[in-house]
Amino acid sequence: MSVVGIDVGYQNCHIAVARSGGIETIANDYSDRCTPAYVSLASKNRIIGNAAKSQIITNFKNTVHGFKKFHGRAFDDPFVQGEKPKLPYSLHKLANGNTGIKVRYLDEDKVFTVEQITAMLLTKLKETSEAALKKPVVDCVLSVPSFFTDAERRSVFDASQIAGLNCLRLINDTTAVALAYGIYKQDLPSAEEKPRNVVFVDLGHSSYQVSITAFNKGKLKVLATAFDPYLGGRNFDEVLVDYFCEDFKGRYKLNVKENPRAVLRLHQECEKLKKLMSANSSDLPLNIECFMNDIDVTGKMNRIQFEEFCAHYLARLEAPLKSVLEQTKLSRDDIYAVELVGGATRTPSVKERIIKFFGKEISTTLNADEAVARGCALQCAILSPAFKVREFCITDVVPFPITLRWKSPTDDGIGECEVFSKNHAAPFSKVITFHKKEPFDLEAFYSTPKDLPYPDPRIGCFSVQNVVPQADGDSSKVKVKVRVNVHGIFTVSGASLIEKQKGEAGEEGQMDTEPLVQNEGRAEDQVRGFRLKWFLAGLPVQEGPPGDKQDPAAGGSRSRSKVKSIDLPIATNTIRQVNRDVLNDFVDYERRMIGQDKLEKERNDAKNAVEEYLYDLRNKLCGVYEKYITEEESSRLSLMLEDTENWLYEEGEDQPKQIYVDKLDELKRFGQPIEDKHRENEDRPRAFEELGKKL
Ligand code: ATP
Ligand code: K
Ligand code: MG
Repeated sequence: MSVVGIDVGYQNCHIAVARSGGIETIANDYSDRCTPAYVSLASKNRIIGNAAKSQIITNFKNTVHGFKKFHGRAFDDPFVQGEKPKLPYSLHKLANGNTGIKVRYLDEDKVFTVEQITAMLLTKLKETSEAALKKPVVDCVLSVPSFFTDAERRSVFDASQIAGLNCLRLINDTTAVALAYGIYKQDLPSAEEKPRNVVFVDLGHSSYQVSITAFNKGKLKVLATAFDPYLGGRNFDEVLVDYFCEDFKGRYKLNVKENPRAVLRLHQECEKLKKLMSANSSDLPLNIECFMNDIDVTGKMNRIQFEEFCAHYLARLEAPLKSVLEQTKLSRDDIYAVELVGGATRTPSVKERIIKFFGKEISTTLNADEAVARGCALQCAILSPAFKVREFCITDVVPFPITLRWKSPTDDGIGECEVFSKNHAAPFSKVITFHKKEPFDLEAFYSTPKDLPYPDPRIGCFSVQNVVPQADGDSSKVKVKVRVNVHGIFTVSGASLIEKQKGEAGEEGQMDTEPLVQNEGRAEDQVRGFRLKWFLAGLPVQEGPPGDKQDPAAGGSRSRSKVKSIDLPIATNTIRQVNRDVLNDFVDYERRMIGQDKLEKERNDAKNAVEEYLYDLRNKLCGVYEKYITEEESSRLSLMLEDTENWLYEEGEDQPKQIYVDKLDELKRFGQPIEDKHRENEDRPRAFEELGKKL
């Protein structure tokens, strides 16, 4: 069983794994601990991560990046429409209204869903993990922004399935960071003591997240989260890009925005400049050779200017900080520490603003780039029965209140009930009791659309089926279990009909407009058949046997006193979610693409082997092999090598693998005898030497 945590960033992904030495982040095939979230489609394969990013300028139409925010979004979504003109690749409206990505792949026009694109990235990250751990990786924990709504979370989860991963938990970025912060702390206050409150701030490339988390020994409880989902390092890059576009229009008469390649190059240079300005306050140059129309451009900028241009973005840092204090009613003095993570917190003015707000120094005890991934891996280790890790309980919050609505014969025909309030503990289950004579629908939606960083407040419709009246014609008592699960996703996870027993007094007069909502007493969830316990409110919890899936609400035929209950099927229809049959097709297709990439890699390796052998042999012919062949032989062989080299650059440029294998064999037929002679000659004196030593 693998223990892997992945920070799936908008720009950068990091992987942490558990090895015998503990949790560590791992490097990819480019010896880089960071894998860029770039996926490039080509005529024979896919190129993912560092390699995709480094060829974006030459293959921009087919290099997909900045797609994290398209999860669970309609094509007509205002955010998607706003991004569209800025992207060098094309978006496409899918039949179900979702956002599709149009590229050329295997010399055909193809439209991929965002789940498929993220799955490609996850496939790469999975392979990187497998290479590091030297075993197959399936189980993992992935990070998502704390403000992701159900549609976005389900979309990321589906992507993990397409990539063949078993995502044990989608964990919020700031919660993963809190875990990475807390689990090793030896000096946390005991359970009876006042908790230690820590503020976590993550300013990434695309978003800004803040949480306040309370720590006691062995547990953390998120108290509140706040965010600006559209504030991050990319905004700072855009400010610079816009400035230089105007600057170049004036000084060089260039219309940069018309040229996607130039825009991409300018973006890269501006990001570099931005990072330099974090370390340096003097004037810094920006030079790009052959930028457009063969013109070299130069420009300059300094930190003071940059901060002026970014003032409206920097001003947005404060609101979420204020919000978490207000939500928790904590004062600045109640805050033990403020921890910063995310690449964009390296911007000096960002740090300054946060310091100023809290009136205290900030801690950077965590690795700004790796903390999320480390937290994910720690969560994975906690969930893995195969790995021993300190007990640590994590309670997160519901970021947006959730309401259920149903048809009701009274109350203007609509019944409604808020089942999860803002900052309610999660994961958490509740049982709601209805009195019904027929099947009914429960519509779930977010109660406060205006606070939602997503245009659609609907979550989905859950139909409770097979409901029938009691034998005497009365309404049946129907218990419905709702929960926010371990991924932060709302579900109606079970329903059961409670049969009235003979002699039992009917609950007459009880209308079905006022459902009874009961907390389960604790937040709990089940992952892979074993029951996780979330110790809440100090309630004693018994450990159920592995595989214990008994459910108090939909507990099959479990009989409590005289009550007999019958499980009811639930039909779930959640918004923007990929149909399950389609998902299975995507799983198959991803496997085929992996196969295709493997074939292409083998073909390239075979070609490279020819090239390598050729150069090696050529070098040796005028070196160590010289004394074993005649001049005539040597020049004949050289000629042959030259022919092969020419062939490699012309008709041999793009051949099936077998052709290269045959070519290598052919070369070896000539090269091998010389090499054998050489080895024999080398070995003979050495053998003598060794014999000499022995004597
Ligand atoms: P998100 O969290 O929004 O999904 P991400 O996790 O990919 O995005 P990070 O890797 O945390 O984002 O941060 C990347 C951002 O940090 C980029 O905008 C990058 O330019 C910026 N950044 C990195 N180093 C510096 C620096 N030294 N100074 C300023 N900005 C920096
Ligand atoms: K990241
Ligand atoms: Mg991030």
